[in-house]
Amino acid sequence: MDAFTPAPEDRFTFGLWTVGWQARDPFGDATRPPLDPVESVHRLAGLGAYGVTFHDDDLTAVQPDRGRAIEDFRKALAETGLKVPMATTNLFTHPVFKDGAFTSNDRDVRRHAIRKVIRNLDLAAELGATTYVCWGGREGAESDAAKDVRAALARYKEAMDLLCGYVVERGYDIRFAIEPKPNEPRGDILLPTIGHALAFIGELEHPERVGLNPEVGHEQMAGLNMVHGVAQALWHGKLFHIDLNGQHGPRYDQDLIFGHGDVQSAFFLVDLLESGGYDGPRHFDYKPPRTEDAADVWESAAANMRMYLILKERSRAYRADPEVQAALADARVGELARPTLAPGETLADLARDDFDPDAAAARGYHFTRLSRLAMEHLLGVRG
Ligand code: GLT
Ligand code: MN
Ligand code: MN
Repeated sequence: MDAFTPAPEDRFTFGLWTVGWQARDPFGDATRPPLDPVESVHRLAGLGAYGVTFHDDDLTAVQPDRGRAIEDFRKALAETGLKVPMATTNLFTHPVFKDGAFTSNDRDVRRHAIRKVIRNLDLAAELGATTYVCWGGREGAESDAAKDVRAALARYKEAMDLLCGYVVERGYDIRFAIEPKPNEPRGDILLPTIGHALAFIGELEHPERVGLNPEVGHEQMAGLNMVHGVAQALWHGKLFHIDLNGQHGPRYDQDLIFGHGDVQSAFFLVDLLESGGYDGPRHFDYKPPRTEDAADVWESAAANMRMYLILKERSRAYRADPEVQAALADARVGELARPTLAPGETLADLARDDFDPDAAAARGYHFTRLSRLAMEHLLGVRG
């Protein structure tokens, strides 16, 4: 036990599919045996996690009888006190979804996909989940000839409207969180970034019931800045959930342990989450590396939570440092929160200004010192 030992109050959660990943990849077979969800629940609780999340199909990993699998899962939750804040649907593994689920060109597949979500929504509500993630991993195409994107978006909207309508009719306390991803497993996936998804949500029948579940690696795969994306989602009131993991820049989806990719971005992400008004679970969607054995899996799960707590402590030290506070003031970071026009001022007042652009252009913003101090806190060489 040290300062970085997690506890349920930290609200760390894991997908059953993360620790349970058998490490099958496009080039090689599984390196680990199937993991019983009951064991995952007990192990995660023992490590100090708050909750567990699942796809409908994750529950039957070792117990093929769905009814019994659900009973076993419920019992493990009751024994450990672990919560289920989020659930989701597997609309990507079965070959029936090879051209997508809500946006498959085959109408029967689209109908099947909606039925599959509805079935698991009932279970999610029973288990107390308040967020339902929709990752449209197969909603996309390899050829621009194959998909009418405007029609696909209309069908995506139709599915989301139906699902929202169902939740409202049943009185479930559930909101949906769309998870963007640019590509993989499809050549191109619809709603590829936080920005695309935000614009889509504005077209829905129940926009207030739909938000985002951004994932670190998915934004970084597209070369985008996760911290900026999450800040924008927060600004729109749409950060309903978050998938934390690690990624080394634009390449395949690595799902590394949180902070084990771009650690600088992870530092600023934790800094933002801790100060930006996000109060949902800190959900890890990573894959224990394929090299690791069954025991190493738990070491890797613990490493995610430990990293978050270390970065949280580093962010606290950064914010508390008087030199940082002075550097923030010098850089006029806080001044951006001040409205550009004073109360009561009009554009006519702006016209009367005696501003000297050359003098303003000559002034530096002093960002280097601030950035250096942030790096030094992150590297642990300051306070
Ligand atoms: C899948 C994907 C993740 C999604 C999950 C939700 S499953 O492993 O890679 O990013 O969050 O369906
Ligand atoms: Mn991923
Ligand atoms: Mn994810």
